[in-house]
Amino acid sequence: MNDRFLRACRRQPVDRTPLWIMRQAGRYLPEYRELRQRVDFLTLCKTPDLAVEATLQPLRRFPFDASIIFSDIMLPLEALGCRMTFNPGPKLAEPVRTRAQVEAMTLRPMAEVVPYVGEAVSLLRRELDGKTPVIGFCGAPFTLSAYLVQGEGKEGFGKVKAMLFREPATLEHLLDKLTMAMTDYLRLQIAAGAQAVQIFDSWAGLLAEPEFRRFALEPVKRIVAGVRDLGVPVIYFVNAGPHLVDAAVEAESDVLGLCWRSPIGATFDRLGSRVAFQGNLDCHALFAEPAEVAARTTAILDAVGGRPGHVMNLGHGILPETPIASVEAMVSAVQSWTPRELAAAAEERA
Ligand code: 1CP
Repeated sequence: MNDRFLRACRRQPVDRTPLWIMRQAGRYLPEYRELRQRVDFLTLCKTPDLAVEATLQPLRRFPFDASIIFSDIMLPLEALGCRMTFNPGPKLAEPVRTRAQVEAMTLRPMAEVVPYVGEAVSLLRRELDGKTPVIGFCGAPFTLSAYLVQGEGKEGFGKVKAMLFREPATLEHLLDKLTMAMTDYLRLQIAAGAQAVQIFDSWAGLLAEPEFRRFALEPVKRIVAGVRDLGVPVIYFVNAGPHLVDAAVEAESDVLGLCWRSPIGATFDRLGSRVAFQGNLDCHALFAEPAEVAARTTAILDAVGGRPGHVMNLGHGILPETPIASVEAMVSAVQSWTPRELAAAAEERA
């Protein structure tokens, strides 16, 4: 089995830095757009054969070192009675704004609500047959609450921040329910065969450190502790969070996913003995010419310098308009990088 991704998550030595890309299945791939013309997004997520097909599409083009099950962070919220549509982002039928709404949410077991996710994970494991490990995922409670309270994706998410300061106990009550739901959800995916899991805190960066600790980090700590006995690596991705990285280590995840704003070399210097890091090429860098993409990829690998515990990735999800040639340039830069080359290049410069 190709296990360099799992080895890097555990900070073990690897033959080369593993690479996968957040949102690697999706709209930048012509074959995904073709699939989406035939089926709507929810049907795609809820039909195991089709979800596996979408998951495998990027792997047929690129030699990525991990695959991530095709789904969405919002789907398991059906377990709490939330109804939504996608266009393309999630839109809630009824935003959650009051204490009474939070109290009315009762939690159903994930195995009943999203059995198709477990089925897709098992099917994917069989299809891959060890070619790459399978990553399961969930949204972090704070990020999920941002969508639930706002009702849709919106820069700023003013409504959840207002609730945080006006009615902190209501938000904490919602976060508690989401924490239990997501622990159950990750356990379901791991039981079905997921070999690592990622918790996406895409909106944690809206918070200053004290609020991050109370409303984002605390729930994630509980989820990490709640799946620890299952023995798979946990990745905690904190978007827009250079000011939160030092606190985020306390989640006790195996890997911290860095957004593109963090200087990865300096972050390794400071915290590399405590956690592995994933990232963090700016997703907009993929709009440069291929040679520039390769140079920027190499710069990140140089900054890490081959230290164990690095999973190469973007600093946020790949964008729909991204050219395929840029992904190819990133992949070959990762494949051809060696510390020895670095030394030779330095010698040449001298
Ligand atoms: O029209 C379409 O085809 C739907 C577009 C789409 C896709 C391809 C959505 C709606 N979700 C997804 C798949 C998805 N979402 C995956 C699996 C693909 C892969 O990684 O290979 C994953 C891991 C997610 C996770 C997700 N959904 C996040 C966390 C990651 C991140 O980028 O921060 C978030 C914030 C969402 C919400 C969401 N779902 C869809 C969209 C367009 C959005 C963003 C909405 C917004 O702007 O706030």
